[in-house]
Amino acid sequence: MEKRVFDGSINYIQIMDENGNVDENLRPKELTDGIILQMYKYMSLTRALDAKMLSLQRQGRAATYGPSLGEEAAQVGSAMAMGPKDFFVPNFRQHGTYITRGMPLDALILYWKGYEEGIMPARKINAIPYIVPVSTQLLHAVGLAYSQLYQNTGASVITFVGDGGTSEGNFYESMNFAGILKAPVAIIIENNQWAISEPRSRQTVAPTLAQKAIAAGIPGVQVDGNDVLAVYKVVRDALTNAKNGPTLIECITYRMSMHTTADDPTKYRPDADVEKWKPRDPILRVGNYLRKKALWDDSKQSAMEEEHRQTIDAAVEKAEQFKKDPKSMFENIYATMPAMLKEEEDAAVSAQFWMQKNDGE
Ligand SMILES: Cc1ncc(C[n+]2csc(CCOP(=O)(O)OP(=O)(O)O)c2C)c(N)n1
Ligand SMILES: [Mg+2]
Repeated sequence: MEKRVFDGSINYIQIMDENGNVDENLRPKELTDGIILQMYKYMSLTRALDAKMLSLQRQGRAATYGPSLGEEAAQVGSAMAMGPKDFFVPNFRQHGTYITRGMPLDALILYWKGYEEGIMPARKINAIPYIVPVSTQLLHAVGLAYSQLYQNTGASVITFVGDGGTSEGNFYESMNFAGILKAPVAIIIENNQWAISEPRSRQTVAPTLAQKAIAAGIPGVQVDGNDVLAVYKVVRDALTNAKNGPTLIECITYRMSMHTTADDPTKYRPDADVEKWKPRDPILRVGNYLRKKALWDDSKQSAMEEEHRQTIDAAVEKAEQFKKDPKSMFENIYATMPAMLKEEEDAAVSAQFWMQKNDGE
């Protein structure tokens, strides 16, 4: 005897196409033009900060940075779908999510200058700090989601992982546990087609990453990750359904810039590849939509850009005023400091003393 015991399939959702045309049947009712305008502004602010961070890093005024250029819809759409009590657990690239949830810009800048103090306000917006080890954040997210269920808070969690991160054991383990525990979590794959220099085709021969949900027995969906409306809808649906357990969401997007400021993508990917994605830009299409509806024009665009420039400049100025006592780098390492380290601490402190004394000379 032979019979089919399982069938699986994955849906792909797009609501707004590259030209800004909207499929009104799929558009969530609460996504009014006013909210779409707000999404446009958040995505534009994220992009403006991205450009500033690159420039600061090139001038030696920021330590490092992983740009989110081209991935703004996946981040802003997800953040807009969250409820006020919900949490988010990022990897290292979710600047747009932080910004939309209300993280102060000067704090984000301070963090990328290398100061841990910059990430402290994350707590106030129900977020945890950027997580750099690939895919470890998923375990944290599932644990956090399970704790919400356990404490009956009604809050859910969204978390992000890259296409490369889906090849890690942690990815499968988190999905599996989330399914078993019915943890209220949306696991969002920000599939930007690259894991540093490794293309998406080197992660798996499976045609979608969303179908990995099938093996864990949880719902999986693929979405145009450059369509902020569609991202909003799938994340909103996942959170509405979160009391029944997790959802895996694959956002199809593209990393338009470098992996981080330490990377040079021209060494391993053809420019033609990047060109192909330019017309699919997530901000461009919302701009097209708003212009067609006469809600946007060149003068509104210039006014917004000027406002964002001023906001960002003020945030940079505030971040650059931050002073840290060099002694702090010696704290929280040893209960009893070894003599050699104590010598280094003394040297650092006296160097600072002399630097302050000679300030301006
Ligand atoms: C456990 C672990 N292995 C390797 C790295 C080095 N590393 C940092 S980012 C990255 C690629 C991640 O690619 P992806 O998951 O697609 O995310 P993206 O950078 O594209 O957003 C790697 C290998 C790391 N940070 N952690
Ligand atoms: Mg990637």
